[in-house]
Amino acid sequence: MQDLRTMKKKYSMLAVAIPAIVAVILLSATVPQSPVATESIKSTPNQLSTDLIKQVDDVGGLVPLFSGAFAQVPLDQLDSMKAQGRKIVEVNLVAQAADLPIMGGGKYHALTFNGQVPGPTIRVTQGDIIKVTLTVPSTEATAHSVDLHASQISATNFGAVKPGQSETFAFIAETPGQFKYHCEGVNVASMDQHVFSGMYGLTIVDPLNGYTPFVTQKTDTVNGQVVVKHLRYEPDAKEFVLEFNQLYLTADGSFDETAMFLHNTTQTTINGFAFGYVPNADINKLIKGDPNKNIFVAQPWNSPDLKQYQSHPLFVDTGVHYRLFVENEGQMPVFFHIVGEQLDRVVQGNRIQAQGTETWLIGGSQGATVDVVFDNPGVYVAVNHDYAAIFTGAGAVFVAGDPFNLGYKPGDMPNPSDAVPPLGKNSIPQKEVLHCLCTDERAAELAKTIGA
Ligand SMILES: [Cu+2]
Repeated sequence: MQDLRTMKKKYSMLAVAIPAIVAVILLSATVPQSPVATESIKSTPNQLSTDLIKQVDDVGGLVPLFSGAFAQVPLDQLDSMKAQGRKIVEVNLVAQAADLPIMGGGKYHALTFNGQVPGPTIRVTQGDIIKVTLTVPSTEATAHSVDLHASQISATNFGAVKPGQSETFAFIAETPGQFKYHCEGVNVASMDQHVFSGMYGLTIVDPLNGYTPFVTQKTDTVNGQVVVKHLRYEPDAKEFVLEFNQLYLTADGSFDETAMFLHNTTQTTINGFAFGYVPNADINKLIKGDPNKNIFVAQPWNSPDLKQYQSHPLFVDTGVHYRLFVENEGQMPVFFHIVGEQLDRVVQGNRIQAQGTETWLIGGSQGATVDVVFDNPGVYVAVNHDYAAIFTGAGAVFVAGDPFNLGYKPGDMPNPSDAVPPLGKNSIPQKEVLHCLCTDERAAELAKTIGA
């Protein structure tokens, strides 16, 4: 068995060797069998043998060389790495087809991890080992797979797992930030169908030393002069996850690949729902005294008999640090904007990208961690500021403070459980109410975890 030092040495050798091979391939693409390029690699100490270079030439690509790429943890070394101080986080994903509701009534043929869309949010700390097991029950009609963007390991791990089988791999979460995970279909075939049918989720990797405080600017007047005032917020925050995606559906609720190729979105979703975080009949009654008097223009998931599917706004306190993990799980750009608010800070990979910005562009399979403080009581709507997306479902209502004078104290109102991530390094716990685009069986399991 290799010890960690040997592994590190091996991986650092590969890190040097792989760019060299890329160079050889690039050169040989223009100058076939270039003796100069081959010779220069051969003469470099600690690098690959000419046999291996010939092998690469023969297959015409890099695929066989990535099998031991950086940060992958061989399963037989998990125990020794744990003994050396690594935390191992086990993630069990089960592929499951299910019919789930869509806005406007009816159902669509969803493909899920663990009976829910999106799949469960994985949360670890930078440096933890994530050990993933994907199980595909024998009752499933197709093979599935899982690709975690939090990893930097060989894509061969993301190959198809057939019905009746399960696969496990492990890697070190080296980079802090937030990362999509998704099914890659059957060795990439039908990957689009599987992702747009629901097989995606988020991994949050908290920075090893925690999140950083942030400072916003206000103005004040002192002795008749306008001056800048700095407000500092601690790293501890209340948190939400907002995963944007699209549905492309035929009239009978099947995946419509033609619509996908044309980017002809049927509905735009946040955490699986179009307009899932808007007021509902109960809130109408509280505010208007009448469950049927809508306080928001579209309330498609209105009544209590919808159980886990009933919509629920995001209740927030004023003057409190909120951390939003916004992820674009789809293929349309997300212009993340909060109507009435500014994004106080945007962070990616634990590095600050912007402060005091109105909108942040998040491309497909990209995320942004957004820090925001709601200064005044009121109603604020988080949107994809693409008009086609807004009107097809990309709106989530934040209710800050008690703007309707209902008499509740900040923090009294529960928040939808699927928008609240598992607690991490600097999380402030929140009260939760069950909400998910998930099967009844999954809803029963999730209800236990939030004590509902
Ligand atoms: Cu799949």
